[in-house]
Amino acid sequence: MTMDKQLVWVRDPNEGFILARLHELMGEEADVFPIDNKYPKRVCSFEDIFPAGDPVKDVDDNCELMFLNEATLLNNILTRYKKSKIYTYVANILLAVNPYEDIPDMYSSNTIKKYQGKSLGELPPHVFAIADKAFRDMKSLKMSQSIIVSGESGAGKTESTKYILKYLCDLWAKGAGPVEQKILDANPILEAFGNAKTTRNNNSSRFGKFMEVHFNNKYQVVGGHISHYLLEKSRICTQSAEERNYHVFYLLCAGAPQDLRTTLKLTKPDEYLYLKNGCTQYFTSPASDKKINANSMSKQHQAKGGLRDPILDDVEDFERLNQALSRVGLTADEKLAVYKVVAAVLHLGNVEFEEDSGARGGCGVAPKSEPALQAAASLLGIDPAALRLSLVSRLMQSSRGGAKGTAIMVPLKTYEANNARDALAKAVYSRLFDYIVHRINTSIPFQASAYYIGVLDIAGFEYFQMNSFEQFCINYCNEKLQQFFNERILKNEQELYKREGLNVPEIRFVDNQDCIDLIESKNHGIFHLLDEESKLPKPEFGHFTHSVHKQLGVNNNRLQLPRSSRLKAHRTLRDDEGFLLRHFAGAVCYNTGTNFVRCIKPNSRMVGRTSEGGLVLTQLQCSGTTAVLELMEHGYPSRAPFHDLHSMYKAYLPPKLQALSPKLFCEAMVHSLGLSDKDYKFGVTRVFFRPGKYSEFDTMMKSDPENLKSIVEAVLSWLV
Ligand code: AD9
Ligand code: MG
Repeated sequence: MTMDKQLVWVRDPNEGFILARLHELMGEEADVFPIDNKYPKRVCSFEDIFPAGDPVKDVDDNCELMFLNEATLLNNILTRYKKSKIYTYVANILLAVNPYEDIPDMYSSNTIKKYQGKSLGELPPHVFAIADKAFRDMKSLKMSQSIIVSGESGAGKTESTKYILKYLCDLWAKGAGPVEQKILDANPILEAFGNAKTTRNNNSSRFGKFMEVHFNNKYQVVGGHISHYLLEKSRICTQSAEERNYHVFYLLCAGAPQDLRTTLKLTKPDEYLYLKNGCTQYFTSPASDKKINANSMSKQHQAKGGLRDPILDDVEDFERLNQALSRVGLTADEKLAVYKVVAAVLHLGNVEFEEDSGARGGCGVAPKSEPALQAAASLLGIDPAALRLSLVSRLMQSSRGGAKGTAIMVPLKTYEANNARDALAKAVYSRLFDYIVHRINTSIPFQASAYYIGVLDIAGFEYFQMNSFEQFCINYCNEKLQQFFNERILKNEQELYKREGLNVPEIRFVDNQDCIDLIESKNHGIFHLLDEESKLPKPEFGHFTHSVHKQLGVNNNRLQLPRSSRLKAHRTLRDDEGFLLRHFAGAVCYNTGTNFVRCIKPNSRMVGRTSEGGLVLTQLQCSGTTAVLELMEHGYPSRAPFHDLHSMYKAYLPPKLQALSPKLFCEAMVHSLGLSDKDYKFGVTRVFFRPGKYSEFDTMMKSDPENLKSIVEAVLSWLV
């Protein structure tokens, strides 16, 4: 059948969707002609074709699109991104596309002022609007609030978190006092010790954090607290190709003044094994004492394959770190002690071992590594002989007849000593990180707090070529977070609609409880099996994964054996050394205590003004944003209890109206305001609004007294 050339979106593996005209319907498929003739005409399944609406017009809230589907969602986001409008809503969820460049005035003090006290939707979407909503909700509901910032690596979570904190500290504090300054100072410090350059983000956070801003009962900032999670430890000893270790190592080797480097016995970054595994040639400019700068780095990397690095300047960053450490209260001696530990980790990494030719059968420190061992010991303030002994041997209690016997030193083989050295380096560095966070926390003055707003910035689901225990923990953490959404948000939302008699069609969502049970179940979960394995005299990867498959793998659709072709690519793996866990990537919704910011990475090249549609679409699907859109097609994201509305506005109304029951009062109000029947629904205890309609209502109610008077008259006449 030939069509009247309707405009549609058709799925495309690279672009996500492309615009086309329907040409002919053929059973379950259609013949389509792309608008841009660089794409060939094609035959598509109906499942991959969506009505286009007006493809040029963009809207602030994706729920206002004429056709709600993943193609129009993607188009709206990308159309706006091209105009530097990086934010949109899906109901109350903020989508933020990383612009990879500064947008003028986007986060200025003026902009902060503009968003103060405005309902979501009154002004263009913005991360400040979410921060303000959290603040206003805390005030009106008298309840602490959280803002969950999610998205893949490089999507802009940490930057968004910083803007939220800046907003809360700038606007609601009485001037930038000591508390706010300390909260803001925490970032350069945390980033120096906990961020690193990866292939996905030059400044990737390798730990999760929850930052709380505390308020008193007058809603002034009175304190702050940082909790941190899962610092990636493997990075301390090895990095993937073209990645770096934690920034602080380079800040010290390359950015610190010469006298400090001498005290720390530090030379060039590329002389340390712990820095050499990733970006192998660390550029050093012979012409200047300012050894490393961003440009020289970037030229070096461009020469190696285009890894641009415009934001890293180790000299400037060292200065910033040094000053921030002083501002959070570290004395010169304390700072030196911190730097010594960082340097000691580097020296420790240079301690290599050789087989001991003697009868002991163990190993010893290689003679060429003696200076490194001495440097590490002196910087850590310990006896070099004690350090040597602890690296090349382990203490064992001999037991005879069940009783504890004497302690004996068992010599270690070279590979065991290597492991012992790396384990020590990781333990020392991660304890240092704990100490740094602790010092920041103690430096923030803290008075009695009534409520707080917490901002969560954790790594999203991770999937690399080689996935270790650290990825397992991060993904487990994300499963728990997803379960929290499912339980507390999507489930609750639909239960509320039912309770209030709203008759909204049910949206099915994937329950991930089975995946969580598989991981954490007490008697046979993966953690339990790992625990058991570690108690064996000789724990082995192969044995562990074998027990996972044997005990959990039968008929479990969450667990799979890796494909053998993939295993063969990694010669260190045997066939049973691994398992695949199908993680959840499903629907996410919201509720009036938790606020969501979903960050989106526009392209994999980490540059501005460039978008890869396919990449953006995958992120929208995996975060469940498209499923939320489906819920919002029928749902009512904003709601207000009759009682709250009544008490909020009754002061403006004549005594006659004040005596009405809260429900009748609200009915009179929405009718008199001329809102369409489709825009709201009355439940048993509250009125619900369609996306974007509450702000219209709220704006009208807050409008000037003249308008208010006419609204009151309209209410009265409606009642009559
Ligand atoms: V990771 O999971 O920690 O690897 P994030 O945190 O999601 O990642 P990040 O906030 O570090 O990403 O953003 C990456 C880079 O994008 C930043 O270093 C900035 O250069 C850039 N960015 C992000 N958001 C903005 C923004 N709102 N304006 C300008 C931005 N640049
Ligand atoms: Mg980050």
